[in-house]
Amino acid sequence: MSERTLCIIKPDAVKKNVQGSIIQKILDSKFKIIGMKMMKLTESMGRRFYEVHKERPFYGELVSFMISGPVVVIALEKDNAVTDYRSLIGATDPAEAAAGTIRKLFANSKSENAVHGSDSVENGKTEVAFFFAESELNT
Ligand code: 3AN
Repeated sequence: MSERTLCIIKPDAVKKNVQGSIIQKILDSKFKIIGMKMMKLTESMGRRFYEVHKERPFYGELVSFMISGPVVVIALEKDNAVTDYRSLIGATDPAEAAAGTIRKLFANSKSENAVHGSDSVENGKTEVAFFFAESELNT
């Protein structure tokens, strides 16, 4: 079934100028890009987006990293988008990510890990809606 998932190319990857390589890997894996924008998250957006992690010890560090520079936010659509995209990006920690995955290729560490990916079908929908009005999406 067609699902939505949200990719964020994080500040570390934008700084390294690997946005194009990451987007190419996503397209090669047959995802449809239905929305894309480059932006700098405000602190309030960062805190709200990662609210589910607010009790975790790395919450403050995560939010400050995500607002430290521009990001590219991409709404994706595909059958099984959530699971397929998570396979494409690899494990949270690049040291544990499989060969050829985006995080293995481009991430620096567990916190500076190149890309975000939604972790469930429900969150895929919510996270796409966090950044895009329905009228901005090209489905
Ligand atoms: P994923 O992004 O693979 O779904 P989560 O949901 O466990 O991983 O964590 C959300 C984000 O929090 C990660 N993308 C990563 O940037 C950051 N993070 C996770 N674990 C740590 C950690 N131990 N130290 C620092 N940052 C972390």
